[in-house]
Amino acid sequence: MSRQLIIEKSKNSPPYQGGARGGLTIIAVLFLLLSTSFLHASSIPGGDENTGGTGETGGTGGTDGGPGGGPGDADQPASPVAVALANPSFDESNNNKELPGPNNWTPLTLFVGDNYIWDSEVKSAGSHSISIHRSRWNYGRWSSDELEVEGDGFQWYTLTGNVRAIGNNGEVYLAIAWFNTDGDMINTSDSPMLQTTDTDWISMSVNAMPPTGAAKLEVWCISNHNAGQTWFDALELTRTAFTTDNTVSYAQFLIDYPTHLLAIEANVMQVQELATKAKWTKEADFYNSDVQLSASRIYAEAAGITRKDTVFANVFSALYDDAEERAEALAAAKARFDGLIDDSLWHAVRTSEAGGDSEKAQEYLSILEDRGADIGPVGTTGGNDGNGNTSPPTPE
Ligand SMILES: [Ca+2]
Repeated sequence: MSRQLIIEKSKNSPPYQGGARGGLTIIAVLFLLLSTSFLHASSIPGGDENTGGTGETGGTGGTDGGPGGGPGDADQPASPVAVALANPSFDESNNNKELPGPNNWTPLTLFVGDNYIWDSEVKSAGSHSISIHRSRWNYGRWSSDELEVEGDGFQWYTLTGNVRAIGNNGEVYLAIAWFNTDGDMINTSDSPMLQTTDTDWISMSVNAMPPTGAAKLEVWCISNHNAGQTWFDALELTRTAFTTDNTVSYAQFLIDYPTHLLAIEANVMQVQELATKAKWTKEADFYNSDVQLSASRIYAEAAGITRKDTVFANVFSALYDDAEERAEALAAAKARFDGLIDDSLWHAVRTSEAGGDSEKAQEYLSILEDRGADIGPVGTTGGNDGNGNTSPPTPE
């Protein structure tokens, strides 16, 4: 029995219609705004100009210029250039009569019923979106065709896209996956995870540099362990080059371009890159204590990254004249960073426990308590606790 891989939905009503064809409604989720509005104020293509909602949350909407337009650096880098991501709005067909779907995009799993949908009803731009449905016990993702990693110096890739969800209880996010010359995955650079159950189209993004040894990349639209349905549309990938005579790293970017807007992203990505590496380590074998302990050490390393308060202060002082606005935006940016540290510590606690080292777990827990973190989600079982902390998937 071979069930159709990709169902092109054009006749049936989608399960979630609310306001798709009118102006887009963007839910002003703070963490999303912080990750997107820094660099992409009002960035939803075709969206209503008034849907940004950045004002209420102290986001930086209105600061113009994108990654290349940072404040104050004498040595300004080039502006972002588009990376030729094929079929980024999923509107182009693969012209495959048996398995119709978007050209240049591949679902993770074949023959899984209606889990992967090429949707002509729910979309934010053009004629189609892609969707992942019912991945509760699985990983779920669409992958782009492979692209070459290009350029020397600091190469900041910015991936932005629109995401919509109903019944989300898993891990929904965008990622750039990096591969070495042998085609082995080195790591992924992950956007923040969607933290709402249901949402109309919202913009998500991630800014990242290729890890050492990266030769190829793929863009991934991800919905893991999710009983609900998620849509993706209108992706955009850009690259911004900065020269350096030094070895490329996030830490070095902070030294070379300390007043650029992306310096804050560099500080954030120092944590995120390690946390993502730890996540992949953890997921390689949930039931192997050595693997879990190894993951816990990487999470702890992530949590040990220092927030560069001078960088934060300098970047925001160049962005805001108004002291109150500046303080608000600064506090929000710091909270975003601190949230990542707390998350990493949480995972360090859990993976230490999973690895049988309760002493370490207690040590990380104490650090969390000292930080004044909300010690709420400990011991929650299953599903999404709001931080993408899903339990190990239960085998079917
Ligand atoms: Ca589209």
